[in-house]
Amino acid sequence: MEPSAAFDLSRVSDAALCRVGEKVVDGKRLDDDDAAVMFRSPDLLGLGALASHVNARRHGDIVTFAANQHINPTNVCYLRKTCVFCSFARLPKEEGAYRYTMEQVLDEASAAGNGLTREFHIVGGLDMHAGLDYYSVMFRELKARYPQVHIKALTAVEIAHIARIEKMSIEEVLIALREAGLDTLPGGGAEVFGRGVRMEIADKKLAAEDWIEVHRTAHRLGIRSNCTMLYGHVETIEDRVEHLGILRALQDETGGFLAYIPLAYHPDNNQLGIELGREGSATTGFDDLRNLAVGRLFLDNFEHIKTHWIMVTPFLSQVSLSFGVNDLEGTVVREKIYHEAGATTAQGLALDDILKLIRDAGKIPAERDSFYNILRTFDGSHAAAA
Ligand code: V47
Repeated sequence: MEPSAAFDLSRVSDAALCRVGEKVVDGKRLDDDDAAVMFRSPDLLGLGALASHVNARRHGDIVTFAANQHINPTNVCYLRKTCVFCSFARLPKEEGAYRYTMEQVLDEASAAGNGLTREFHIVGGLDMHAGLDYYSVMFRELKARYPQVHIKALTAVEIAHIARIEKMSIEEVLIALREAGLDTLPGGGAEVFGRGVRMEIADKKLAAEDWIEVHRTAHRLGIRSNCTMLYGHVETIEDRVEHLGILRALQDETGGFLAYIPLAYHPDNNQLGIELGREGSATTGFDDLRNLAVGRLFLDNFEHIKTHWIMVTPFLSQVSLSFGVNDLEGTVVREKIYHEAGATTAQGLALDDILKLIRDAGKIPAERDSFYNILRTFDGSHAAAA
C-alpha cells in the first residue's frame, strides 16, 4: 500500500501525544514511554486519527472478516478456581459441566447450515479427559467432512496442558495435531503477562514465558498464530505496556503472529467481577478504542489488528474501524465464553450484518481466509467476486 497523504499533527491536541505523533509520522518505532503516553492521553480522537493514518497506509479502506464459527468442545477446566476472571469453566462434577462427544462436535459444526464457514475456531477448558486423542480424532473428523475449512484451535495454554497430560514435548504435540488437521493457533490464554497480575487473576495458569515459548515453537514449525491481551481488570498501564512489548519482541524474532486482538474483560458471573464489585460494569468504550489504537501504533510489526465485536459490541467495533482496526471478528455463529460472562451482544452475525457495519463506516468489506488472503471484496451494494 502506498503511503497516504501526510498526517496533519494539528489533529492531535494533547502536547505529549503530539510528540509521539511526530515519531509516528517520521516512521520511528515507539518505545515504552510513548505507549504509556498513549494509554494516558485524554485525546482519544487524536490517538485514533494517528492509528487510522497508520492503518490506512497498510490497508487503505479495506476491512476484512472471516466466515468463522466458534466451537467450545468442553468447559471442564481444572483451573476453574484459580482463573478468577473466567465465567465459562466448570469442575467435572459441577452443574453445567460438559464435554462434547464427537457426534456433538459435528452437530455443532453443522450449526451454520449454510456451507459458508471457512474457519472453525475451537477452544475449551483444561479437561483431563480431552487429550491428544480427543482433539486428533476431532480434527480428522472435521477435515474429513469439511476439507476446505481451516482449523484454528487450542490456545497455548491448552497445547501445554495436552503436552503435560500426554508427557510429550510442546513440539511433539504441535506436530501431531498438525498431522491431524490443525492449521493455526488462536491468541487466547495470554491474559496479561506481568507476574503480579497473573498471580492475581490467573494463578496456576501457564506462565508468561511458557505461553511465549509455545508460540515461538509453533512459529518455528511454520504454524502461524494470533495473540491477545485481556484488559480492563486489575492491570496497570505499565502492565499493558510490558505485555505489548513482549508480543512485539516475539514478532520481531519470528514474524509468526497474524493478528493482535485486545480482549475487553467481562465481569459478570466470575469471582474477579464480584471481588472488584464490577458485575454489570464492563470496560468503557473509551478504553476499548484506546486499546485498539495503541495496538495499531505500538505493534508496528503487526499487519492486522482485530476487533472482537462480541466483547465490545458491533457498534463500537464499527467505530473502531476509524481507530486503526482493519479486521472484524467474523460470523462466529454461536459464542459461549463471553456470553457466560455477561456479553449482551448476539451470539453470531449474519454476513449481511457484517457488510452493513463495514460499509456504513465508509469502508470496503472483504472476506478473507485465515491467512488474511482476500477471497472476495464487496463493492457498493453488490457482492463481487474478487
Ligand atoms: O484467553 C475469558 C478471554 C480468551 C473472559 O485468536 C475473557 O482470533 C473477557 O482468545 N471476559 C479466549 N475475556 C478467546 C480468545 C480469542 C477470541 C477471539 C478471537 C481470537 C483469535 C481469540 O477469552 C481467554 C481470555 O483472555 N476471556 N473469560 C471474560 N470474563
